Amino acid sequence: MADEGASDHLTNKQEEIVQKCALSCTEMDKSDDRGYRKVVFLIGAGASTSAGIPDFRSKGGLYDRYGPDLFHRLTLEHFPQKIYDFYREFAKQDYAPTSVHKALARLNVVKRLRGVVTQNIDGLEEQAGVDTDLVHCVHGSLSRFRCSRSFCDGFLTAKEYKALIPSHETPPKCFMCGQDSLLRPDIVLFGESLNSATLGDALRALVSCDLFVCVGTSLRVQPIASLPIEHVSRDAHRIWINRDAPPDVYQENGFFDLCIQDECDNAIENLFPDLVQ
Ligand code: CNA
Repeated sequence: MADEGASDHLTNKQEEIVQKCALSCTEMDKSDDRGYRKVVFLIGAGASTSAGIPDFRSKGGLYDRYGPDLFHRLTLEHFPQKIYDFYREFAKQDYAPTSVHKALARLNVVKRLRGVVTQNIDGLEEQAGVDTDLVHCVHGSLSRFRCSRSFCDGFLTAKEYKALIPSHETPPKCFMCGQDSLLRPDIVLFGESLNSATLGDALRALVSCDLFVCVGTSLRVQPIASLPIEHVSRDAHRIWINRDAPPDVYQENGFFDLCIQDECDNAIENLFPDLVQ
């Protein structure tokens, strides 16, 4: 592992990675193509902070504002209003995709994107234009609401839900099952299980990539935090982008070939100059 900054400090392998990223900005040429062909990103809240959406752990982030229990299953059970108040705040803004999301959309267009495993719930990957079937929202999404009873299929899109907000002082009830149950954001709260089909799609992407880019996540939330070390293909090149260094276990293991400690947008714009315009 090494920190990027001055290109003259890069190892040969790191030089090769930087060059291959630059060569991955154009449409895949089947005959003589030296770029990456199966790029997978794992992204976290840091990929969206420049859009104005706070992350969890940075100063002024959601933990500072709401406390670490906001996204816990027991909060929904006992203090649901807190989660709906958070959503109401979130939904008031129009957030625009960042350079990270734009690069993903371009990698998709040039047919080099194998998948995006996103812990984010803001929907900015699809808003930027990434194909839905390539985006694996392992923690769910705020773009959808569902009945809190597992046997009920009741759901609303965020657009439909937004139309209901003004008329709801209290959290809305499901209109389908008639059981007085809550319509809740379709996100995975702490203490809940991940959707196994979505996780399966994410793992299939990770095992088959030739470039793995981990952007703007503290890699502290399990089980996602262990996915790279357990599932990313051994042959893949691996890049870390974050203001902070990777967690100890990733440093000890020398997992990342290139660690770029920088703002996410800046790092992506430097690595993939022609993707972000
Ligand atoms: P986190 O634990 O808050 O980590 C964010 C990481 O990104 C930290 O290491 C920061 O230092 C770093 N970071 C923040 N901004 C930047 C930046 N501009 N440039 C470089 N680095 C930056 O969040 P994780 O994503 O690791 O944790 C997973 C949680 C956060 C998931 O369950 C998400 O649902 C949840 N979350 C999502 C959003 C969103 O959807 N935008 C917002 C807040 C929290």
